[in-house]
Amino acid sequence: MKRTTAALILLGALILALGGGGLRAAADTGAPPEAPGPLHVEGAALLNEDGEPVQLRGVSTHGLAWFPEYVNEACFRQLHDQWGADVVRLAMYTAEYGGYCSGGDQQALKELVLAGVEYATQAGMYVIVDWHVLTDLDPNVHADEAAAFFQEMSATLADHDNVLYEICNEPNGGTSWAAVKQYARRIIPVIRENDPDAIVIVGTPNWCQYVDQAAADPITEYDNIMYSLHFYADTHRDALREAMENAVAAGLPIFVTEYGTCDASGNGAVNLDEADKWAAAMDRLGISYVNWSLCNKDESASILRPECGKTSDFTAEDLSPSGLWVYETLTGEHPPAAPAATPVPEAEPDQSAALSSGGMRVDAVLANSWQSEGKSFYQYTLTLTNTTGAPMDGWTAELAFTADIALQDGWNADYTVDGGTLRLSAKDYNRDVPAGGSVTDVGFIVSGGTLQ
Ligand code: IDC
Repeated sequence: MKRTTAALILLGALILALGGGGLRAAADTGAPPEAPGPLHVEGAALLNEDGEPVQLRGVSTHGLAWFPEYVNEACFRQLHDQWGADVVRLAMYTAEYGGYCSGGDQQALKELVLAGVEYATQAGMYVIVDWHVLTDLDPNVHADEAAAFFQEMSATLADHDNVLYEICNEPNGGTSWAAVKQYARRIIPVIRENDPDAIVIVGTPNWCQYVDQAAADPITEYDNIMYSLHFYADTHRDALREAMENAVAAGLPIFVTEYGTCDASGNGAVNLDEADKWAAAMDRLGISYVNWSLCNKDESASILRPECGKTSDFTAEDLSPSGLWVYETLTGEHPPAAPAATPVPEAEPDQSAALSSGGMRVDAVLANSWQSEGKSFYQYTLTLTNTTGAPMDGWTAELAFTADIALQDGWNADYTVDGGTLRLSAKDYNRDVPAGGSVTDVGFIVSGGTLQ
């Protein structure tokens, strides 16, 4: 039984990988986005109408009261069409400053949630309505307001197959699983009365980490219930990943409605190696995941750099290190740079070069070039091929430029610059290259010179 589920999830992952997701394909052809159909839960798996496994990946807003401006049509369309996001989460704090139960403008917040649902729907995305419990610790504290809120939302949105209800973000402060269940048993029937089938996601104790407690004692009275697990990659590592694996093995349907690439404060070091391990584990298990957060607040978790004032049409320059990782993880590609203000005459965008470096053949393509603030920028994409006839467990390459360069950005390798020379070395995850094998998706942006 367990094996069948795992096989289905794997098959689903393959279909998603090969098809790129039906929703995305529709957007590419200019056709209106396909409406995301109803979902349901079977065992640990999230399935579509045809009974196929579905993995949703996307981003969360920051607190709606603080960053309402990212809830707009162009932004959500870009997230879907260009970033490949299948889901957006609308995070509405309950107890923080301006929160729904702490003096916030309830009418304005509800309107923003409904607007967000409409933008997501128009863009062809699923959308999570998140009752963002945090400093209120125990969701029972504001259960009356929650019941009224979800009553109204589920009545208004009953005909939207793409809405998922997250009834409590992160119970904490010692709130027990029994207390969360008591709250869930109060809220779920309110939603069920209007929408008998919608997916409802229930938070787990200790900031959504005690999934083992939910696995040991799940909610059995209702269908289509999922449980949230949250991680912050620099804080939560092997132990929480293991808890996730064990809970899934025990049959618990998990949805990672929030994760950060940094530490649990939302700030501190961005740990992309750990984030990669999390993504690999969630992809393997078919678990859906949503990044915190879509805003330009000056903290590591933010997708946008603090100086980015845009609310849509984001380009590579607008993204923080975490935002770049999110984009690259969702699409498998580096984000496009801003369109060149002035064409750079000496380098055509399709210039390519085949170089050799320490047993690696390096095929370099100038993917883009542009000028900004009087400087010329060049974005290269590389494919490195092992020509030694033997497997490599680590590699380096050295590239010479026409002039001294400055490195703006680089991905899927470690980079050092020495005058007009750029040295690359392997990342842990792409150091093993079989004889004749290639490493792809390596790239960088430099200013100052082009490849010789
Ligand atoms: C953080 C925000 C930060 C804000 C704070 C409010 O990143 O800007 O000031 O909340 O208290 C969570 C929470 C999420 C947190 C995030 C980072 O769900 O609300 O956002 N985090 O601390 N759980 C673990 C980490």
